[in-house]
Amino acid sequence: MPLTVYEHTGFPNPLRIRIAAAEKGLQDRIAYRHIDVTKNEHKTQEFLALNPSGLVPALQLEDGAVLAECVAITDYLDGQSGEADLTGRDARDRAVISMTQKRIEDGFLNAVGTYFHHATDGLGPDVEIYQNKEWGEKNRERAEAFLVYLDGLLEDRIYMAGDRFTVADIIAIAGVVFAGFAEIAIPTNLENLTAWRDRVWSRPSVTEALQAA
Ligand SMILES: N[C@@H](CCC(=O)N[C@@H](CS)C(=O)NCC(=O)O)C(=O)O
Repeated sequence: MPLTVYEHTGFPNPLRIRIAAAEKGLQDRIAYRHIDVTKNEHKTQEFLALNPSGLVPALQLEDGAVLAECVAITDYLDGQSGEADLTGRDARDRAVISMTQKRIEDGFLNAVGTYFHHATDGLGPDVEIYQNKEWGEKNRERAEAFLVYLDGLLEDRIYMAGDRFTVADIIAIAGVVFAGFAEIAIPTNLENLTAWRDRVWSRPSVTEALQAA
């Protein structure tokens, strides 16, 4: 049995797994199964038995055990080959990467998600059963302010957590893709962030993951 990733192909969080898997050269070990979130396939009894959170992605290991949450899944994948470059080579490195990833998750990816699900049509009425437009709009403001913060962060470094590509970049990529989908653009005056986007978008792992979408 290969590693199996349950995903809605092209959605921001599953994208994180595809990028990490490609960075680690693990694509040949992984089978992908599409779970159509727009049709609520992530809320079926069958899928909830795999991931009770009812969210994609989920990773089923060779022995049948299931991992959910991108942070945990990317951690696992990073341990499967070579050095743990994506998540951290030692305690200090891991701490810096994990701090940066967490900040980007809260301040950007989740803020964009909250805007999308609350202040736009989101995934449609069957999925968006509760919406709070004002809270959604507030989160658009938070996401836009965070872009300015990220531009400042990149003043003295070329990647989000320092001098190499890590999960902090991967989550920021997912955030930028989601933001694009929700029609939140990176302002052109944010030159550091624009240069970072051009840099990471040219990586084969990112190209491959985006092409699968
Ligand atoms: N914290 C979770 C977030 C996963 C998540 O929100 N996935 C989205 C797709 S990008 C989803 O399943 N949405 C369906 C829903 O909210 O009902 C992770 O890191 O895996």
